[in-house]
Amino acid sequence: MTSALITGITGQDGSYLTELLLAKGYQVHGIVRRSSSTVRQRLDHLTSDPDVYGSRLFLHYAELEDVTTVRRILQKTRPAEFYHLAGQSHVGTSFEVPESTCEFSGMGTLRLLEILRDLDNQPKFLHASSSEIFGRPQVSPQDESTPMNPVTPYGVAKAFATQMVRLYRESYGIFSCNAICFNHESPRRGESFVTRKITRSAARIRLGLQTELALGNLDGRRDWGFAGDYVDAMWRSLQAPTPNDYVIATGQVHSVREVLQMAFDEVELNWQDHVVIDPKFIRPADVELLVGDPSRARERLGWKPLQDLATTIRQMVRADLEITRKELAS
Ligand code: G4F
Repeated sequence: MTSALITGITGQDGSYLTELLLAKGYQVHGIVRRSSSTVRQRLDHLTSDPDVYGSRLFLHYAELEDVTTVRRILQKTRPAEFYHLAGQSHVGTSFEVPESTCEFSGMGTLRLLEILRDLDNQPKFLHASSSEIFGRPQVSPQDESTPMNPVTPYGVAKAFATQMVRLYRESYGIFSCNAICFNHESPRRGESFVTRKITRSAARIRLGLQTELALGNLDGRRDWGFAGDYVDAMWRSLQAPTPNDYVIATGQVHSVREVLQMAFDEVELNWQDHVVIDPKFIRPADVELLVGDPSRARERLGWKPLQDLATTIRQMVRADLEITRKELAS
């Protein structure tokens, strides 16, 4: 049975990747932080299944800065594939906590690469990089050769990590890949990211639990995909004969306003009646437009995005209506 190790297994992408790998017959190991108060809801359906948890899915406690423990987990589990998804992934928050963002996302990745460098049985390594590395790019759409020009602490941390993954591939021959992921959403998205904040609020406004939705920059435009599609690209990256970096994107652009329209249409409300602008959500520097060119992933990995944004937003609103109804009933 092929074995895989995942950091960030309790997150949106971690949970979809776990499902994908289990469906492919893998044994899956996840690293979770003992100090974290994270509710492991996204994995509940798997950890409560005795046929899965403890037989094909295992969780191991470690802080990523605890190199000794992480090394021990790697030596014990001997994974063939190692997916590094953990990090402080909220761009707005990275302005408030730049040091810990860089420590966790930048140095945290370097520490893992250093551990791999010393291992006899090196797993293939996938780093979940981000389109935030492009910041304010000179070219559109962005591909793997687009120069990095990050404008947020998160983007700077990810640029450092991305470059280190390349360096360890080129200098030490480690099979390390960057999946340069553009925004990707799902009903499992964290509540502070704009799509989920919008779908959750649309549901709560529809059901009378709130009246207003406070947002920041409505002019931001992004290439939003579906998280389930993106973890498939991550897996495919490690099945290729040689390691490389891949832009994972849809090539389609939408604005925050369009997301508002899609979500509020689903609950038959007018978003203009409910949205207010709160300067607290406007970032010191925001990326205005990011759109990816996923040609390399399509040509070399046979990957393409299957679900469009309208479908994802509809799924998210429906899931949030269900959650809100349960809240009301309890
Ligand atoms: O949903 P967001 O917070 O996503 P952002 O900043 O693009 O970052 C996400 O995608 C990256 C990939 O490119 C990941 F690397 C990163 O980890 C994360 O997953 O914000 C999207 C847009 C921005 O322009 C933001 O300014 O929405 C705008 N926005 C407007 N009001 C808001 C809000 N964003 C948030 N989070 N909250 C607001 O109230």
